[in-house]
Amino acid sequence: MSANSNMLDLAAHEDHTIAVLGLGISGMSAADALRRAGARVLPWDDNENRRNGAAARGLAPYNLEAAGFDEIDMLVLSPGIPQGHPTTHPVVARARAADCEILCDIELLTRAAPDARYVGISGTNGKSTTTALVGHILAQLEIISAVGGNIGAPALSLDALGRDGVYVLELSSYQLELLPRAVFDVAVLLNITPDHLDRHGGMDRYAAAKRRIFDGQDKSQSAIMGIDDTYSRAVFDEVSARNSAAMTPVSTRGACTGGVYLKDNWIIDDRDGLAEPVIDMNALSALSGVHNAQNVAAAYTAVSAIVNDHTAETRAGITGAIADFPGLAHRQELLGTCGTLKFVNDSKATNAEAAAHALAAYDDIYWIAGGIAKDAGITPLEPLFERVRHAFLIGAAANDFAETLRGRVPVTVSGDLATALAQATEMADGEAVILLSPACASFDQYPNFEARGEAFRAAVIGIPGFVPHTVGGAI
Ligand code: UMA
Repeated sequence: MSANSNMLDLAAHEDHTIAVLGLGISGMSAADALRRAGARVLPWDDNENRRNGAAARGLAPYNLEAAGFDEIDMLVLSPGIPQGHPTTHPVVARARAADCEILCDIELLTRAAPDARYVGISGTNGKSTTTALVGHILAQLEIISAVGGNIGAPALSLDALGRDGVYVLELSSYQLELLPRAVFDVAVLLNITPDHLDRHGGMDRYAAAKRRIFDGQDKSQSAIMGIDDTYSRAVFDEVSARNSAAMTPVSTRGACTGGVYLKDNWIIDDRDGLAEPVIDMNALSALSGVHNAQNVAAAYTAVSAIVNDHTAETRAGITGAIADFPGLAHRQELLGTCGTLKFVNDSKATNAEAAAHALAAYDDIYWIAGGIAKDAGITPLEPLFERVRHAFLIGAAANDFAETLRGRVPVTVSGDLATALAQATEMADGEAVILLSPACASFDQYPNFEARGEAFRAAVIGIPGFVPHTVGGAI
């Protein structure tokens, strides 16, 4: 039984024997919730520290590599654990051999709260912003809702919302692969560009994982789909052909009939064939850039689908809430200014694709980049180099990035973030932006991108004459 009425009801799992592999954010929360519900939880993690942490919370580790899966009802798998590429985790192989059900915490949430409504949001880039924006709009409209999934709050930590409450879930390709039954009332796929290819074994399989967000939908449910890249366009064509859901295309590249699109920096709503301008992107200081127009168009469409209301009053409520959105930390987050200089924290940009959005959004950039590079490094960013006045390079990728930039952008190999910021601040002048957008993972110097962004924030705040941004938090 749940300990309080706000907790999800997982009583269906009482007395079940449930293996939980991976004791990070999602696994620990699943293990805790299932134990509270009276399940016999068998927790395991390959990392001894994680096992010890679980033991300290009263969850005695159980070596699943030696477990007899015939006696186990279900394996709850953390999304980051490989189940095919580049390898299959041995515990997953054992569970499969015994025909044991394998799923993730998102699936358990949808089973525990079948009467709630679900908005699922995926895509290579922009899904956190879109998820947070949908959650923000629903809160402003006073619709009972909760936001979680890949964005951070694990599914089984969310409150029970009751009938008609709305769960807004950011879904990674890893999580989508682990959903056997979950169906989304509103499913949003923003874009598909190369990411996590090792894990999925190639682009086609990655796109196939993303496409799963539309599985099981019927005509009463909504499929909202970006169509601006080759892979998401192909998914759109495929889902259209199976005629399974009410489809709305979203584009920032041109008018799309029956869809929602960007034209002259306005979001145009053509769902009723009226091509009405509904949102002026110039007025959204927390959501600048074309990529954010895609996020805004998708969030606008998703909310009006879940409230199932195209009236002018509801539309005004939605657009008003979008205008109030403060933005997300570490995603083109405007920290503040010092004279005419702006300081922007885009630490979440862990690959070139994400960094491209920030580089495209400003003209005169003093760019702090580096860390652990992805395969193509910053080569895909070459068309944007002309916007960079000077690059300050940090971390393991610094010398490789300096080589790529040689002859095109002046470079300083700064080594670490504090040095890079000090050097950039010393050099920058005029209406320029000092931008941390690393195009790299952070793990060589920080535990994660959040810690990197917080270190940047702390250092920026210490600059004499710095004035923090107060309205909202991002541009
Ligand atoms: N582990 C093993 N064996 C392995 C691999 C991992 O035991 O072979 C253990 C690790 O020791 C660790 C645990 O598994 O203790 C980590 O599990 P995890 O990687 O699934 O991560 P969680 O901490 O559970 O966080 C996950 C998501 N992480 C991933 O999908 C990698 C978080 O997304 C999400 O916020 C959280 O659940 C709550 O739902 C983060 C992420 O990086 C932000 N996502 C990727 C992305 O956005 O690109 C997909």
